[in-house]
Amino acid sequence: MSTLTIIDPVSRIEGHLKVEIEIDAGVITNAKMCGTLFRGFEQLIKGRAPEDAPIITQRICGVCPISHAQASVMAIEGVTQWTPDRNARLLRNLILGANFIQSHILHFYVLSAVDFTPGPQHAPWTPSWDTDIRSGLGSVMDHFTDALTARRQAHEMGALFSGKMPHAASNVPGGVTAFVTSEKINAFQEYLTILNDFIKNTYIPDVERIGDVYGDYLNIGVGPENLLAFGAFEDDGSSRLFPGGYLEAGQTVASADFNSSDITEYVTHSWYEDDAGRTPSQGDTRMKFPKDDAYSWVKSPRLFDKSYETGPLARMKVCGDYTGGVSVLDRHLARAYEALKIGQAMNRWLENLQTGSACDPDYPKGSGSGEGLTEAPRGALGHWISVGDDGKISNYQVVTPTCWNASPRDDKGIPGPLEHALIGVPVINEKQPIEALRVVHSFDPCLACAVHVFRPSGEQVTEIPPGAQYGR
Ligand code: NFE
Ligand code: MG
Repeated sequence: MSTLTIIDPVSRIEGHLKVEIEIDAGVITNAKMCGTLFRGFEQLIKGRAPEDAPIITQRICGVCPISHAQASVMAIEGVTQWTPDRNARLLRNLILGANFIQSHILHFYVLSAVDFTPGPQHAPWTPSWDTDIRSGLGSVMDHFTDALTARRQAHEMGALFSGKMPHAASNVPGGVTAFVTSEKINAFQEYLTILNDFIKNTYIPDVERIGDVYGDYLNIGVGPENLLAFGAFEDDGSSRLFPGGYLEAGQTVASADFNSSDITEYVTHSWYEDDAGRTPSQGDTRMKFPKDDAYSWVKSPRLFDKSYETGPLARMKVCGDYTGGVSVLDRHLARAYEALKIGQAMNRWLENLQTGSACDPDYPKGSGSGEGLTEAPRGALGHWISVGDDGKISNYQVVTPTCWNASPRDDKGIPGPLEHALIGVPVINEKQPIEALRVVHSFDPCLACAVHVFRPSGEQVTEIPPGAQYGR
């Protein structure tokens, strides 16, 4: 007899997520990811000037705003197929890199580490679950305040060229409005050296220490094993630090042979009108609630009608740097190694940066459509814009990484990557399903930015009371 356990809300993520798991004989046999927020950004942006889009879409999220700015300016510039000069590209890379580094450090120390090791024995880390917390990781939480400092430093570093953080003021269609001086380059370099040292000598060893004690998590939480990256961090010409591509289960060499018309968003199990799957450039966001068989405000994006995991692990496997598996631990390890790869590339970009301005306010504008495919800390991010003859936005669609990872079932009933990864996970204590949280947190989900919060009613089940999982 299976029992239903609901974790609502899942804490130590961004935004509001409910997870429903069925457990039978100590194993998760079914899982549903329910995004319990409605996000109306795609609607409220219609009718506005394209230049408003990077400003507004950054407010989707305080953790990955630079990626939204980047996707948005790429989409707008793509309407007239205009590309910025090298200095603007380097500045965008440096601001985006700073945002990735702060996000990855935040995710590990603030959102994930206490899944594995006790936090300080006071609020907000207590009360906490005590199931399957193993010893031997002593120093990890000793680095908690150092991690907060490092995260602040990453924000301060990015703000040297973005104007402020978290929401950048300088990344606009036409380039980056920051005026580069040698003083700013030197200040950026000082921060970067400190952060690369922290990533190399503290963050990576701490993640590897978790691997030493929780080696079984190299086999737990395996997703669909289809991995997708849009690619990001353009340098010269076609070279990017992370190429775009996809890998399917069993493949070791990624294919770049896809484009956004191969993506379809399904809403069969989401609270939206129109059950036909649509490609994002033709996408549509009209609420429908209640709706039979729907259980999430998240849509179900699919590539080639298959479910794909996206994120640091996908990027690191697509570019060939990471050759391990697709588990909870692999996600944490790939994220930490990726932070160093980005930090080291930032040294090169900074060296090549020229002083002066990097913005062309006279970049060509026009009507038509454009897309911005890039990467956010949590994975592949796409913005699609249509601009009418009046110069105003007639349609705008956003597909975030968490839409891929935390998607509900699609029209064929194929579970989203996180749902897939939860099925088969062993659970020691149904009242404290720490194993499920470890799987969920390894994807670093973000369900941000609602216009209203909604809580569905359902039949009585085991419910984890809010507060009980603050610590883990
Ligand atoms: Ni709100 Fe984000 C990232 C984007 S979420 S954190 O990374 O886009 O999927
Ligand atoms: Mg969307």
